[in-house]
Amino acid sequence: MLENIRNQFPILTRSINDKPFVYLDSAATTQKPLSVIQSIDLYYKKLNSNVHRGVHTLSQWATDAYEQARIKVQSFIGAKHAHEIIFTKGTTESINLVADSFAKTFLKKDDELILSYMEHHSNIVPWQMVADRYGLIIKVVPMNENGELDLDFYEKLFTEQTKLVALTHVSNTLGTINPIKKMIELAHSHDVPFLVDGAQGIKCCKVDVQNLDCDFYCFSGHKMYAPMGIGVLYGKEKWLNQMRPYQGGGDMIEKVSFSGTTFNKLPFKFEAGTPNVEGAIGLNTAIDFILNCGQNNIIEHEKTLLKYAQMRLQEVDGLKIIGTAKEKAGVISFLLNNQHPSDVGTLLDMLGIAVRTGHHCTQPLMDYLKIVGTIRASFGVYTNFEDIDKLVAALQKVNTMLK
Ligand code: 7TS
Repeated sequence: MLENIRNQFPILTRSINDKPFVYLDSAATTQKPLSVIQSIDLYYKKLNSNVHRGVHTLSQWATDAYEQARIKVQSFIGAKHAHEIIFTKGTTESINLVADSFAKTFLKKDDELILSYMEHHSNIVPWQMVADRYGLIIKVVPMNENGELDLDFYEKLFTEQTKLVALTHVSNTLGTINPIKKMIELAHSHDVPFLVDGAQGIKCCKVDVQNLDCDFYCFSGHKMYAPMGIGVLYGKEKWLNQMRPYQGGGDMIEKVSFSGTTFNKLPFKFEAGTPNVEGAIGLNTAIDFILNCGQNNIIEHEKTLLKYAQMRLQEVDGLKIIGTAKEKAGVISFLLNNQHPSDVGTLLDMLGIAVRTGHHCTQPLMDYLKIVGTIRASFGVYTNFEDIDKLVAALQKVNTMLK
């Protein structure tokens, strides 16, 4: 079964530095199955045309394919309406869209936002930018030593001024799966909307936005076997309808004149300009790929790999795992003796093993933990036990090389 899945990823057969390729950086981006690659190829060979514009047949077909992708995403994440799915270029753009539009529509000086110490820079900097512009205050949820958020502290952060919580579903550095359903419930009990950064969550959790009752859920296609440059903002209709547009341009308008412009209905109000049609089609195919593998199978597979890796990594002298939450996704950060993470990463690369090293775009988290960075191994549907065995053997070799 796993061999069959691996065979669908042509890149896994290549070598790196004359060694068989071991890819352990799926939290940065997943590799793409052949079906996704072929769907993009087919789009340019048979369908390429601009959408929502032409009466000609090809334009209508391209539009249909683009809108089919929206419906596929709607059903994949359990959204109530297809027009609650806005295509963006990724999580970063989805969060920037909400930060800009939500703030300019609803927020004023001294309003408060709640974030956490484990946020990716994409879920910090856009809020800092609007905080500067409108005089907002950012409050931060701390964590315990295992990398789990302090829920009592979180509860105490709410005041009359709290206007939005923006939090990651899964930490890209620690792997912690946050109890977002509970956290959303609490925010709603204070009438505060909740944005979920789902960049990692979409790949390792079954997401049902109506069940979660989140107000916004943001994710990137490229972390779930789809191409780069396509992402999603899910937003509840009631917010998206009220929010002022993010960018202006073609497609997002109803009527333009120099005496005033009116805006298009959802979702087009938030999709200015020619969209990433090939990306949406690739995302549609990637969702089919995930559904064919079985989402539960993928989740179980990553859990099994995590347990195995946690056990095997203990065999490596001087290795310390950073992030030991009870609920974890297939992401393991660690340190090796007193070695700088990038030295370890470079040596692993020479041995054909791709891991990520550094702060993982979570500098406030690194400061909080008082470390400069970590070495991070992260898994995908194609990762096997042998990949982990090779990582462990390579780390043992690195240990002897750095002695
Ligand atoms: N939020 C989280 C939790 C992420 O992990 C990432 C990317 C982003 C937001 C931004 O996503 P983008 O697709 O818009 O760039 N995380 C990583 C990572 O861990 N290594 O490289 C990118």
